[in-house]
Amino acid sequence: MKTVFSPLHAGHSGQMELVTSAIVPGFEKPSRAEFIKARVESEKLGPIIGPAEHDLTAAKRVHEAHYIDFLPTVWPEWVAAGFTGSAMGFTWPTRGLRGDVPPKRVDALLGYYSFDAGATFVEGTWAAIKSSYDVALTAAALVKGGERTAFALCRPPGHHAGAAFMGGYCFINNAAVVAQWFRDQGAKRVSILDVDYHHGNGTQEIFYRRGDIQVLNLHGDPMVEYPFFLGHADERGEGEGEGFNINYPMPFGTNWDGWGASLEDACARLAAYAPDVVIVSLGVDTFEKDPISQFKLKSQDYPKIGRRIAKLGLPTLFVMEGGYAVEEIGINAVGVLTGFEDH
Ligand code: OKP
Ligand code: ZN
Repeated sequence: MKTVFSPLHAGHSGQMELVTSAIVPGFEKPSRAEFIKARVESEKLGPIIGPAEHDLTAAKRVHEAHYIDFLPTVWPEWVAAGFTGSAMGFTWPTRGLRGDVPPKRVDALLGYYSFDAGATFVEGTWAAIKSSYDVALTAAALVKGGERTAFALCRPPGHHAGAAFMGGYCFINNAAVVAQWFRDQGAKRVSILDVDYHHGNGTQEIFYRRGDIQVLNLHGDPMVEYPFFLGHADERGEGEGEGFNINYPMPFGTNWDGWGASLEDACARLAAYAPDVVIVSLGVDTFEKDPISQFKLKSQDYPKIGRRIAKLGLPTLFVMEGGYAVEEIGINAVGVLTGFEDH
Protein backbone atom coordinates (compact mmCIF):
# COMPACT_ATOMS: atom_id res chain seq x y z
CA MET A 1 0.00 0.00 0.00
CA LYS A 2 1.08 3.56 -0.61
CA THR A 3 1.83 5.89 2.29
CA VAL A 4 1.25 9.63 1.99
CA PHE A 5 3.57 11.73 4.17
CA SER A 6 4.65 15.37 4.42
CA PRO A 7 7.83 16.62 6.12
CA LEU A 8 5.95 19.81 7.05
CA HIS A 9 4.55 18.06 10.13
CA ALA A 10 7.95 18.64 11.77
CA GLY A 11 7.35 22.38 12.20
CA HIS A 12 4.73 21.55 14.82
CA SER A 13 7.36 21.00 17.48
CA GLY A 14 8.30 22.07 20.98
CA GLN A 15 4.77 22.93 22.10
CA MET A 16 3.92 22.65 25.78
CA GLU A 17 0.94 20.76 27.16
CA LEU A 18 -1.25 21.16 30.23
CA VAL A 19 -1.71 17.85 32.09
CA THR A 20 -3.30 17.15 35.46
CA SER A 21 -0.77 18.91 37.65
CA ALA A 22 1.82 20.50 35.39
CA ILE A 23 2.70 22.05 32.05
CA VAL A 24 5.04 19.63 30.28
CA PRO A 25 6.58 19.14 26.80
CA GLY A 26 3.90 17.85 24.41
CA PHE A 27 3.56 14.08 23.99
CA GLU A 28 2.42 14.69 20.41
CA LYS A 29 5.86 15.28 18.92
CA PRO A 30 7.56 15.04 15.50
CA SER A 31 9.47 11.83 16.26
CA ARG A 32 6.11 10.00 16.26
CA ALA A 33 5.69 10.48 12.53
CA GLU A 34 9.38 9.87 11.83
CA PHE A 35 9.34 6.48 13.63
CA ILE A 36 6.27 5.45 11.66
CA LYS A 37 7.82 6.54 8.37
CA ALA A 38 11.04 4.64 9.19
CA ARG A 39 9.02 1.48 9.85
CA VAL A 40 7.06 1.87 6.61
CA GLU A 41 10.46 1.91 4.89
CA SER A 42 12.09 -0.95 6.79
CA GLU A 43 9.00 -3.18 6.39
CA LYS A 44 8.82 -2.28 2.69
CA LEU A 45 5.13 -1.51 3.02
CA GLY A 46 5.20 0.31 -0.31
CA PRO A 47 6.05 3.68 -1.86
CA ILE A 48 5.95 6.87 0.21
CA ILE A 49 4.60 9.83 -1.71
CA GLY A 50 4.08 13.51 -0.90
CA PRO A 51 0.67 15.16 -0.72
CA ALA A 52 -0.97 17.32 -3.36
CA GLU A 53 -2.03 20.77 -2.17
CA HIS A 54 -5.75 21.28 -1.62
CA ASP A 55 -7.73 24.40 -0.86
CA LEU A 56 -9.85 24.47 2.29
CA THR A 57 -13.19 23.68 0.62
CA ALA A 58 -13.23 20.10 1.89
CA ALA A 59 -12.40 21.25 5.44
CA LYS A 60 -15.35 23.64 5.38
CA ARG A 61 -17.71 20.80 4.48
CA VAL A 62 -17.34 19.43 8.02
CA HIS A 63 -16.02 22.41 9.99
CA GLU A 64 -17.60 25.85 10.32
CA ALA A 65 -15.90 28.29 7.93
CA HIS A 66 -15.13 30.85 10.67
CA TYR A 67 -13.32 28.16 12.66
CA ILE A 68 -11.18 27.07 9.70
CA ASP A 69 -10.43 30.70 8.80
CA PHE A 70 -9.26 31.31 12.39
CA LEU A 71 -6.58 28.60 12.37
CA PRO A 72 -3.98 30.26 10.07
CA THR A 73 -4.35 33.56 11.95
CA VAL A 74 -3.41 32.19 15.37
CA TRP A 75 0.37 32.31 15.28
CA PRO A 76 0.68 35.70 13.48
CA GLU A 77 -1.86 37.23 15.91
CA TRP A 78 -0.11 35.65 18.91
CA VAL A 79 3.21 37.18 17.85
CA ALA A 80 1.61 40.54 17.00
CA ALA A 81 0.11 40.64 20.51
CA GLY A 82 3.61 40.26 21.93
CA PHE A 83 3.07 36.75 23.33
CA THR A 84 5.81 34.11 23.24
CA GLY A 85 5.96 30.38 23.99
CA SER A 86 3.09 28.08 22.99
CA ALA A 87 -0.25 29.58 21.96
CA MET A 88 -3.07 27.96 23.90
CA GLY A 89 -6.36 29.02 25.44
CA PHE A 90 -6.90 29.46 29.15
CA THR A 91 -10.62 30.42 29.42
CA TRP A 92 -13.44 28.31 28.02
CA PRO A 93 -17.14 29.09 27.40
CA THR A 94 -18.73 26.28 29.42
CA ARG A 95 -22.45 25.87 30.34
CA GLY A 96 -24.10 29.14 31.29
CA LEU A 97 -21.56 31.36 29.52
CA ARG A 98 -21.84 33.01 26.10
CA GLY A 99 -20.65 30.62 23.40
CA ASP A 100 -22.07 32.82 20.64
CA VAL A 101 -19.90 35.94 20.93
CA PRO A 102 -16.31 35.48 19.75
CA PRO A 103 -14.04 37.83 21.72
CA LYS A 104 -11.39 39.97 20.05
CA ARG A 105 -8.14 38.73 21.67
CA VAL A 106 -6.28 35.79 20.14
CA ASP A 107 -5.69 34.17 23.54
CA ALA A 108 -9.43 34.44 24.27
CA LEU A 109 -10.33 33.11 20.81
CA LEU A 110 -8.10 30.08 21.44
CA GLY A 111 -10.33 29.27 24.42
CA TYR A 112 -13.48 30.10 22.44
CA TYR A 113 -12.54 27.53 19.77
CA SER A 114 -11.29 24.78 22.15
CA PHE A 115 -12.53 22.28 24.72
CA ASP A 116 -9.09 22.01 26.39
CA ALA A 117 -5.57 23.43 26.21
CA GLY A 118 -4.34 20.44 24.23
CA ALA A 119 -4.35 21.94 20.73
CA THR A 120 -1.37 24.25 21.01
CA PHE A 121 0.25 26.39 18.33
CA VAL A 122 3.88 27.19 17.62
CA GLU A 123 5.28 28.87 14.51
CA GLY A 124 5.03 25.85 12.21
CA THR A 125 1.69 24.58 13.45
CA TRP A 126 -0.61 25.90 10.75
CA ALA A 127 1.68 24.55 7.98
CA ALA A 128 1.64 21.17 9.74
CA ILE A 129 -2.16 21.18 10.12
CA LYS A 130 -2.54 22.05 6.44
CA SER A 131 -0.06 19.35 5.37
CA SER A 132 -1.88 16.75 7.48
CA TYR A 133 -5.14 17.70 5.74
CA ASP A 134 -3.43 17.48 2.33
CA VAL A 135 -2.01 14.07 3.26
CA ALA A 136 -5.48 12.75 4.14
CA LEU A 137 -7.11 14.03 0.96
CA THR A 138 -4.27 12.74 -1.23
CA ALA A 139 -4.54 9.28 0.31
CA ALA A 140 -8.34 9.38 -0.08
CA ALA A 141 -7.91 10.07 -3.80
CA LEU A 142 -5.79 6.91 -4.14
CA VAL A 143 -8.63 4.81 -2.74
CA LYS A 144 -11.21 6.67 -4.80
CA GLY A 145 -8.99 5.94 -7.81
CA GLY A 146 -9.30 2.19 -7.24
CA GLU A 147 -6.57 1.22 -4.78
CA ARG A 148 -7.79 -1.24 -2.17
CA THR A 149 -6.17 0.76 0.62
CA ALA A 150 -3.83 3.64 1.46
CA PHE A 151 -2.13 5.04 4.53
CA ALA A 152 -2.45 8.74 5.40
CA LEU A 153 0.46 9.33 7.76
CA CYS A 154 -1.21 12.38 9.26
CA ARG A 155 0.35 14.56 11.94
CA PRO A 156 -1.14 16.39 13.79
CA PRO A 157 -4.05 13.98 14.37
CA GLY A 158 -7.69 14.98 13.95
CA HIS A 159 -10.37 12.98 15.74
CA HIS A 160 -10.87 15.39 18.67
CA ALA A 161 -11.60 18.33 16.34
CA GLY A 162 -15.30 19.11 16.00
CA ALA A 163 -17.26 21.36 13.67
CA ALA A 164 -16.01 24.48 15.48
CA PHE A 165 -13.60 23.29 18.13
CA MET A 166 -10.09 21.96 18.56
CA GLY A 167 -8.54 20.05 21.45
CA GLY A 168 -6.51 16.98 22.31
CA TYR A 169 -3.69 17.72 19.78
CA CYS A 170 -6.30 18.01 16.97
CA PHE A 171 -7.21 20.97 14.76
CA ILE A 172 -8.74 19.74 11.47
CA ASN A 173 -10.56 16.41 11.67
CA ASN A 174 -8.79 14.60 8.83
CA ALA A 175 -10.94 11.44 9.03
CA ALA A 176 -14.16 13.48 9.01
CA VAL A 177 -12.91 15.56 6.07
CA VAL A 178 -12.21 12.50 3.94
CA ALA A 179 -15.46 10.79 4.97
CA GLN A 180 -17.42 13.79 3.70
CA TRP A 181 -15.16 14.01 0.65
CA PHE A 182 -16.02 10.40 -0.30
CA ARG A 183 -19.73 11.27 0.05
CA ASP A 184 -19.24 14.30 -2.18
CA GLN A 185 -17.48 12.07 -4.70
CA GLY A 186 -20.52 9.79 -4.88
CA ALA A 187 -20.12 7.24 -2.10
CA LYS A 188 -23.56 6.45 -0.64
CA ARG A 189 -22.44 5.32 2.81
CA VAL A 190 -19.14 5.73 4.64
CA SER A 191 -18.04 4.12 7.92
CA ILE A 192 -15.46 5.57 10.29
CA LEU A 193 -13.92 2.99 12.62
CA ASP A 194 -12.00 4.81 15.35
CA VAL A 195 -9.59 2.48 17.16
CA ASP A 196 -7.60 5.20 18.96
CA TYR A 197 -7.53 4.76 22.76
CA HIS A 198 -9.35 8.08 23.24
CA HIS A 199 -12.95 8.67 22.20
CA GLY A 200 -13.15 10.54 18.90
CA ASN A 201 -15.41 13.21 20.31
CA GLY A 202 -14.96 15.55 17.36
CA THR A 203 -15.87 12.90 14.81
CA GLN A 204 -18.95 11.93 16.81
CA GLU A 205 -20.07 15.56 17.15
CA ILE A 206 -19.67 16.24 13.43
CA PHE A 207 -21.73 13.26 12.23
CA TYR A 208 -24.13 12.72 15.16
CA ARG A 209 -27.26 13.59 13.14
CA ARG A 210 -26.15 11.83 9.96
CA GLY A 211 -27.33 8.46 8.71
CA ASP A 212 -24.99 8.44 5.72
CA ILE A 213 -21.79 8.28 7.79
CA GLN A 214 -21.60 5.56 10.42
CA VAL A 215 -19.22 6.25 13.32
CA LEU A 216 -17.90 3.39 15.47
CA ASN A 217 -15.63 4.25 18.39
CA LEU A 218 -13.55 1.92 20.64
CA HIS A 219 -12.05 3.75 23.62
CA GLY A 220 -11.33 4.22 27.29
CA ASP A 221 -14.51 4.78 29.33
CA PRO A 222 -15.12 8.56 29.47
CA MET A 223 -16.28 8.23 33.10
CA VAL A 224 -12.59 7.93 33.95
CA GLU A 225 -10.68 8.82 30.78
CA TYR A 226 -10.01 11.86 28.61
CA PRO A 227 -11.88 13.48 26.82
CA PHE A 228 -14.47 12.73 29.55
CA PHE A 229 -17.53 14.57 28.25
CA LEU A 230 -18.63 12.35 25.37
CA GLY A 231 -18.29 8.70 24.34
CA HIS A 232 -20.79 6.85 26.52
CA ALA A 233 -22.58 3.75 25.23
CA ASP A 234 -25.99 5.43 25.29
CA GLU A 235 -24.94 8.00 22.66
CA ARG A 236 -26.44 6.37 19.57
CA GLY A 237 -27.02 9.31 17.23
CA GLU A 238 -29.98 11.63 16.81
CA GLY A 239 -32.64 12.21 14.16
CA GLU A 240 -31.52 10.68 10.88
CA GLY A 241 -28.37 9.65 12.70
CA GLU A 242 -30.22 7.50 15.24
CA GLY A 243 -28.45 4.14 15.45
CA PHE A 244 -25.46 5.20 13.34
CA ASN A 245 -23.17 6.25 16.18
CA ILE A 246 -21.85 3.35 18.21
CA ASN A 247 -19.57 3.62 21.23
CA TYR A 248 -17.55 0.89 22.92
CA PRO A 249 -16.24 2.39 26.18
CA MET A 250 -13.91 -0.03 27.95
CA PRO A 251 -12.30 -0.11 31.41
CA PHE A 252 -8.67 0.55 32.28
CA GLY A 253 -6.60 -2.59 31.82
CA THR A 254 -8.54 -3.86 28.78
CA ASN A 255 -6.40 -6.35 26.84
CA TRP A 256 -6.90 -8.11 23.51
CA ASP A 257 -9.68 -10.35 24.91
CA GLY A 258 -11.97 -7.43 25.71
CA TRP A 259 -10.77 -5.09 23.00
CA GLY A 260 -10.91 -7.74 20.27
CA ALA A 261 -14.48 -8.61 21.30
CA SER A 262 -15.50 -4.96 20.85
CA LEU A 263 -13.74 -4.88 17.47
CA GLU A 264 -15.63 -8.00 16.44
CA ASP A 265 -18.98 -6.41 17.34
CA ALA A 266 -18.02 -3.17 15.59
CA CYS A 267 -17.00 -5.05 12.44
CA ALA A 268 -20.31 -6.95 12.43
CA ARG A 269 -22.24 -3.67 12.62
CA LEU A 270 -20.01 -2.14 10.00
CA ALA A 271 -20.54 -5.08 7.63
CA ALA A 272 -24.31 -4.85 8.14
CA TYR A 273 -24.19 -1.15 7.20
CA ALA A 274 -22.34 -2.14 3.98
CA PRO A 275 -20.50 1.13 3.35
CA ASP A 276 -18.75 1.93 0.07
CA VAL A 277 -15.58 2.79 1.96
CA VAL A 278 -14.11 2.40 5.46
CA ILE A 279 -11.99 5.06 7.11
CA VAL A 280 -9.93 3.82 10.03
CA SER A 281 -8.95 6.45 12.60
CA LEU A 282 -5.74 4.62 13.43
CA GLY A 283 -4.46 5.33 16.92
CA VAL A 284 -2.05 2.89 18.53
CA ASP A 285 -2.20 4.41 22.02
CA THR A 286 -4.06 1.24 23.11
CA PHE A 287 -0.54 -0.19 23.52
CA GLU A 288 0.45 -1.53 26.95
CA LYS A 289 3.45 0.80 27.16
CA ASP A 290 1.70 3.97 26.01
CA PRO A 291 2.68 6.75 28.45
CA ILE A 292 -0.77 8.42 28.62
CA SER A 293 -3.14 5.45 28.18
CA GLN A 294 -4.45 2.49 30.19
CA PHE A 295 -5.16 -0.39 27.80
CA LYS A 296 -2.93 -3.44 27.48
CA LEU A 297 -2.63 -4.33 23.81
CA LYS A 298 0.67 -5.93 22.80
CA SER A 299 2.62 -5.40 19.60
CA GLN A 300 1.53 -8.84 18.38
CA ASP A 301 -2.13 -7.70 18.58
CA TYR A 302 -1.87 -4.93 15.97
CA PRO A 303 -1.63 -7.19 12.89
CA LYS A 304 -4.81 -8.91 14.16
CA ILE A 305 -6.61 -5.55 13.93
CA GLY A 306 -5.51 -5.15 10.33
CA ARG A 307 -6.48 -8.70 9.41
CA ARG A 308 -9.96 -8.31 10.91
CA ILE A 309 -10.55 -5.07 9.03
CA ALA A 310 -9.28 -6.63 5.79
CA LYS A 311 -11.80 -9.45 6.22
CA LEU A 312 -14.56 -6.89 5.65
CA GLY A 313 -13.45 -6.83 2.01
CA LEU A 314 -14.07 -3.09 1.63
CA PRO A 315 -11.92 -0.23 0.29
CA THR A 316 -10.12 1.04 3.38
CA LEU A 317 -8.28 4.25 4.13
CA PHE A 318 -6.08 4.37 7.23
CA VAL A 319 -5.73 7.83 8.79
CA MET A 320 -3.11 8.20 11.53
CA GLU A 321 -4.32 9.50 14.90
CA GLY A 322 -2.61 8.90 18.29
CA GLY A 323 0.11 6.73 19.83
CA TYR A 324 2.75 8.10 22.18
CA ALA A 325 5.11 5.22 22.90
CA VAL A 326 7.41 6.54 20.19
CA GLU A 327 9.90 3.66 20.26
CA GLU A 328 7.17 1.19 19.33
CA ILE A 329 4.73 3.43 17.45
CA GLY A 330 6.10 2.38 14.05
CA ILE A 331 6.00 -1.32 14.89
CA ASN A 332 2.40 -1.07 16.07
CA ALA A 333 0.99 1.26 13.39
CA VAL A 334 2.70 -0.56 10.53
CA GLY A 335 1.74 -3.85 12.20
CA VAL A 336 -1.91 -2.99 11.56
CA LEU A 337 -1.12 -2.20 7.92
CA THR A 338 0.92 -5.33 7.21
CA GLY A 339 -1.80 -7.37 8.94
CA PHE A 340 -4.31 -5.80 6.55
CA GLU A 341 -2.12 -6.63 3.55
CA ASP A 342 -1.49 -10.20 4.73
CA HIS A 343 -5.15 -11.01 4.43
C1 OKP B 1 -5.09 12.60 21.46
B1 OKP B 1 -5.39 11.33 20.66
C2 OKP B 1 -5.18 17.79 28.09
C3 OKP B 1 -4.16 16.71 28.11
C4 OKP B 1 -4.79 15.35 28.18
C5 OKP B 1 -4.63 14.70 25.92
C6 OKP B 1 -4.67 13.42 25.16
C7 OKP B 1 -4.97 13.66 23.71
C8 OKP B 1 -5.00 12.37 22.93
N1 OKP B 1 -4.60 19.10 28.05
N2 OKP B 1 -4.24 14.47 27.27
O1 OKP B 1 -6.67 10.81 20.87
O2 OKP B 1 -4.41 10.31 20.78
ZN1 ZN C 1 -5.61 8.89 21.49
